[in-house]
Order: sequence, then C-alpha cells, then structure tokens
Amino acid sequence: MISRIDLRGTALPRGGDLRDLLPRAEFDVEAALETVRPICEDVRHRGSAAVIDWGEKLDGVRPAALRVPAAALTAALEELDPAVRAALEESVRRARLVHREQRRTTHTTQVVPGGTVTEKWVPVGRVGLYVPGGRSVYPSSVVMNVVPAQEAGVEGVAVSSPPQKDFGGLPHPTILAACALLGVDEVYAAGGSQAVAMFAYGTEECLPVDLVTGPGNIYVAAAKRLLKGRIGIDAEAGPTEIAILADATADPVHVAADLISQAEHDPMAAAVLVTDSEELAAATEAELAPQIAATKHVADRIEPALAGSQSAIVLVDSIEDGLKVVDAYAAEHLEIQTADAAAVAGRVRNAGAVFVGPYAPVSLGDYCAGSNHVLPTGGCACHSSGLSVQSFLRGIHIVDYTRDALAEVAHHVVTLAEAEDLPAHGAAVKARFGWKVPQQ
Ligand code: HSO
Ligand code: ZN
Repeated sequence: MISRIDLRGTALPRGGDLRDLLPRAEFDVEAALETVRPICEDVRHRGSAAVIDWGEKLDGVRPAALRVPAAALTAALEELDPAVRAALEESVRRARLVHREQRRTTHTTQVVPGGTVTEKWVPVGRVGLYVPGGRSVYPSSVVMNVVPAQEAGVEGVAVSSPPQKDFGGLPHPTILAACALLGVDEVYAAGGSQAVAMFAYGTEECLPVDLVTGPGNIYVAAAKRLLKGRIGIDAEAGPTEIAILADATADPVHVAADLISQAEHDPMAAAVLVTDSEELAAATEAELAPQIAATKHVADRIEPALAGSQSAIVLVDSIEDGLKVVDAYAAEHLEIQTADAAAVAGRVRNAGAVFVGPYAPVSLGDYCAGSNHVLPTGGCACHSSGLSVQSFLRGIHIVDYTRDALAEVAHHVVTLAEAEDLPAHGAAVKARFGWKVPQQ
C-alpha cells in the first residue's frame, strides 16, 4: 500500500532537485484564499454576529455565545476524567521545564566607551491561540500554545476553538478543561478563518490581538496568510508529517507503528521511511497491514495517508545519503533509528524536531517529552522553527550613545550616508556638532 522510491545506484541530485524526487502533500493555501476572503471581510464589518453566523454555517452549530462563560470552563475542569487531568498536568509540567529555559535575558553590549546597544526582550502584548476542533480535538495543542506564551510573559492570552454540535455549540470540553487548567479564562467558540479574522480585526467581544499562533486546517492557514501583517503569525501549518531515517538495526515493529501514528491524523498526513536496508523496508511493509488492522481511523485516514503520493519508503545506498534525503525533505518530525542514532541525529540540519533512538517516538513529543508539537511542515523546517518562547517575544535594540561616542564614528556615518545619496542622514549627525563632521 505504501509506495517505494528507489534512489539507489545513482548519485543523489542536490538541493531542490533532490526535493523534487521526494513525496510531499499538496497543500494549496493560495486556492483557499478566495474562500476565506469574504468570510474575513464579513467578520471585519459585522464583528461577533458574523463569527457566530459562519460558525453555524461551517461547523453546523450556532454557538450559544462567542465568549465561553467562566462557569463552563470551571465545569469542564471539574468533570474532566482524573487520568486525563493527571496526564495533562504532567504534559504541562514537562513543557514548562523546557520552555522556561528558552526565556531570553536582556543583554547590553558596550560597542565603544559611552556607546551601548541593549537588546531588550519584550513579550507580545496579546495573542490569539488557535486550537483545532474538526476531525480531532487536541487538548495537547492547548498546552503547546499556551505554555510558551505564558513562559514568555504574554499578558493577554485568548484561545479559540470551533463550536461543537455535541456540546451545545461550545468548544470540546477537554479543550475547555485544558484552558482552565492553564489558567486561561478568555476562550471563544470560533473556528476556521472566522476565528483568525476575529482575532485580527477584533469584535465587540474580542479585542484584536497582535499575534495568532497554532495549527489548523487549510482555511486557518489561508486566513493567516491573508491577515499576516495586520497580525503576526507563527506558520501556515499543513498536514502533519513524519520521516524516519533507519538502518538494518531498527525494529520494523517500531518503524511501522510510528509511521501509522502520524498517518492517523489526516488522510493528507505524510509518512516517509528513508532506509539503506532492503530487509527493513520489506519487514516494515509486512508489519503495516497487521498493525493497521488492529487500530482505529483506518479507512478514513491511515490507509489514504499511507497510500497517498505524500508517503513512501525511500531506499538509499547509505545512511550518509539518507541524511541528504532527510535534509532535503526537512520533515516536521524526524526519527533517527540507526546504530549510533545520537551521532546521526547530531548531523541533521533540517527538521522541525528530531527524535533520537528507539525510545523517542513522535507520540512522546506530541504529548509529554517537554518539547513543542507545533512545528514547521511542508519543508518549512529549512527556514523556520517550531513554536517556542521566542515566538512570543520581540527583541528591541536600545541605542544609547554619548556625544563623544557619536563624535568618534560620525565621519563614517556621514560617508555612508553620502554613498547612499542620503545627505540628510549625514546632516542629522552634523547638526549635533555645529553642522561639521567632528575631527578625529
Ligand atoms: N503530531 C501533531 C500533534 C498532535 N499529535 C496532537 C497528537 N495530538 C502535529 O505535531
Ligand atoms: Zn500527532
């Protein structure tokens, strides 16, 4: 069911040419722009009423209220299964350990005596965190968005998740419980592009935010693209993907299980095994069928995901070549299941997150490793990072120079200004020294 791509026996092409040989999901955000544009415009003009109307139309339920009442949040936490609560608490505890260490400290560089540049890290004022609630409901994504925002010191944290038919038009109760657990009391029953527009433009009930983060479907990604600039965004998350770089020492039972685990998200999800071992490829193929037969979500997600052109077993001549392939692919999640996995992992340059060795499956990272699971997809890992405290901070340079320190460098500023044909720039310096360039 999963196809093979055989790259053995030839020199691998470089860069983009290699990437073109590899499987990848189609995720045409551009095409979805036309769908979301009128929705975003409607929210801009009609505010909360438009968000509610679009919720009714697209999520099939009219939210009773856009802002989730405090009592519903408290009730959801009280009614949460104690085992789920304990697991979420452990997930939060571990995520806080990791994200707390990502905080940046203010640093002052003395460039010259009397001339300093201080980089001050300031949290974004207000953020809107989007938590999907369509095919699946992910309270873990509440943790992965809220924890870095809180650790960064963001004061205004708002969460939005689609209204659910089965829960009277409120977001799913485990989403509400996770928000309550994390102390987030501003939660909206809005999904899709209307939620992103609500955050961007603000409505009667929701003040506009500065930054929107979180995964979502193609309409969420399209709304982020449309409204980027007015708001900051983290990334346009596409379907999830797992790549596994494995050699003959890998256990095919683990490899198959891990491929299936991410295929479980979405029929568009990508599962890619890169291996130099024909035996492992064959054993993994043999493992897939019985493992798939024993799980859920088979016909609607796992089978189409694995059979789709976005998934494959890629055969390479060596792990060395495998490294080139996984770097070209730049997976959201990359597992290294080889002999000396740590050394191989240390050489990876492009991946959202790397999982090392036999006991670090992606599912650990999805929930309880302490790492973040909001990661760059679609090859964006070659230029972007996953969500972190840094995503919620801005570094502001504070430039503080005395008269003497400015005088020392003034001639260089004037020279560069003249070289750029911007004499008024130079004049702004000369004005401070009787309209002359200070003598060195
Ligand atoms: N693997 C998904 C995150 C997730 N998995 C949530 C389970 N729940 C994208 O990183
Ligand atoms: Zn997952």
